[in-house]
Amino acid sequence: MIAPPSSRRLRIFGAVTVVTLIATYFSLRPQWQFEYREYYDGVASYFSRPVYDNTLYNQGNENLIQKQYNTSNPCARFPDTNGILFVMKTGATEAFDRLPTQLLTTMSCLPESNFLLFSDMEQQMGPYHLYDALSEIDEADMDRISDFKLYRSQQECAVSLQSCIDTKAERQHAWNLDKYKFLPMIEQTWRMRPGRDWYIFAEADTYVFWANMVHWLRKQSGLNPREKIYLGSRSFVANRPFAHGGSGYILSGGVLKHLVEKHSNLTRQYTEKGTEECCGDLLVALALNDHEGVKIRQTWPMINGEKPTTLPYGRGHWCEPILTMHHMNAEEISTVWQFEQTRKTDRILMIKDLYDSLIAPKMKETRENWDNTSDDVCYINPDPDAQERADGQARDRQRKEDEMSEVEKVAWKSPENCAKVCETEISAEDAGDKEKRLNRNCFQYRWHDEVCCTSKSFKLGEPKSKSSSDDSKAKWTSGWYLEGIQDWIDAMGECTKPAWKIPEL
Ligand SMILES: *[C@@H]1O[C@H](CO)[C@@H](O)[C@H](O)[C@H]1NC(C)=O
Ligand SMILES: *[C@@H]1O[C@H](CO)[C@@H](O)[C@H](O)[C@H]1NC(C)=O
Ligand SMILES: CC(=O)N[C@H]1CO[C@H](CO)[C@@H](O)[C@@H]1O
Repeated sequence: MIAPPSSRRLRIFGAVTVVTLIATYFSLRPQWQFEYREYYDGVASYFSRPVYDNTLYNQGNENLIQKQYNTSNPCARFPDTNGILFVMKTGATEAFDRLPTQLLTTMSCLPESNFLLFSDMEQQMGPYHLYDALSEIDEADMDRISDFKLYRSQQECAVSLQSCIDTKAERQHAWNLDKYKFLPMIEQTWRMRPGRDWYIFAEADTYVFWANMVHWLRKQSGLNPREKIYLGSRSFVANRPFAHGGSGYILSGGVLKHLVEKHSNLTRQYTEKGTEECCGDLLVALALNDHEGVKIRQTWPMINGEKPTTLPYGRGHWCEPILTMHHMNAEEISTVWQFEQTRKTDRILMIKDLYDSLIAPKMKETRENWDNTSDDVCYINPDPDAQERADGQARDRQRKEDEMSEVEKVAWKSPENCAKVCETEISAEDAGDKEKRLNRNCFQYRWHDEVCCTSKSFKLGEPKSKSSSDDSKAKWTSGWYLEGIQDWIDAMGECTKPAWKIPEL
């Protein structure tokens, strides 16, 4: 029997559809079986990536961060870094411990043409190349200057560096070698990526808050990258100011162009100077000063040498936006990245926001075997023996006997007495005085071996290893006057406007 044409067409259509569906099934099948990872990743990027419970979500920060961490779109809030070059300096002894986390987090959103990695050995890390900052140092200088021994021995290592190098002994050597990398790195950076507006130099334990950084440089700072500009957190060696390297420092294209193009032998000159100076970040300041007459503009506390757990929260560290942090281990970098990714808002991130989301949920009245780094004012048993035992810094920061209140006079006797210093700072009748509340000087204390020290800022600090002695005096106790902290925070109120720092000479 011959079917009418319309029904035949229907059957052909049906058959084609079935074949297409089967073909589609077979072509897509590997995706679901995870057999061809590459293929799967290619396809999956069009869909979304997993959503996890946010491990930072805690009692106390429910209103500030998402309960879940949607990893689909990590670069959604990442700024356009066009015109900015990021230069990360590391060393062969640490690169593989530190860099992978950087590359998985903040740097994963930086286009590859916008960053360079420098080390003291040429290495490859997955798809990323680590350039050898020292490759152009004169052979004769290397032979003559003993600091380069590590450089040579690194290159002679037949296996992985971790197996060749005894980290404890080599840490000092790695540090000694580090200072020679700065100027050659600056020279190579300009030659490899000339003509950018801004060059941000940092280390593998520096965290950069990119959204703030780019917003500030472009929109808020009022700085012109064609001018000669050197920004950072100011430190001093023998009265000579320089931008602390670990906190990160910024050079304008204007100053870098002139420094590198007009002075062809910087590497040579500052390799020699390196033998006499402590550190490479100081050498950068010397080069900029000697050749360009350019001095650092203080950008602290936005460019910052602390990390969330050691930052002294309080006056001057609250409504200020944060651009960088330092001494961040891999885990801490990942944590802060996760925090940036899961904030409920994308307004400018201020120091206060770090406290509210990451630190406040961890604050409690006391912690034993803990050092909160309270050391602004100290009270020590006046007995000469106890004075002798106390460390020099605590001794120097003692309050004078005749300036002490009754509570302060006995603060050294126990952790409980020490805690009273903060509790009694503001008397009941002054409790409503906003000026007094804002000027609170005692937020936390630390007690150990008849030494009580208090702090005019609040910070979390770190565990202090248990002392082996059973003597209760030997224990480190840290405590926070939570009511006082909350009272200060309330008195400060909301930070309605970020307190941008104007970088000054
Ligand atoms: C996660 O984010 C992606 C992209 O922004 C979105 O398409 C997806 O719906 C989100 N998933 C959940 C569960 O919210
Ligand atoms: C660097 O070059 C300048 C001239 O360009 C010269 O005067 C100086 O001696 C050179 N310094 C070194 C260390 O070679
Ligand atoms: C963790 C930490 O920074 N501890 C510091 C606490 O304070 C003493 C001196 O006051 C320092 O020596 C510690 O390094």
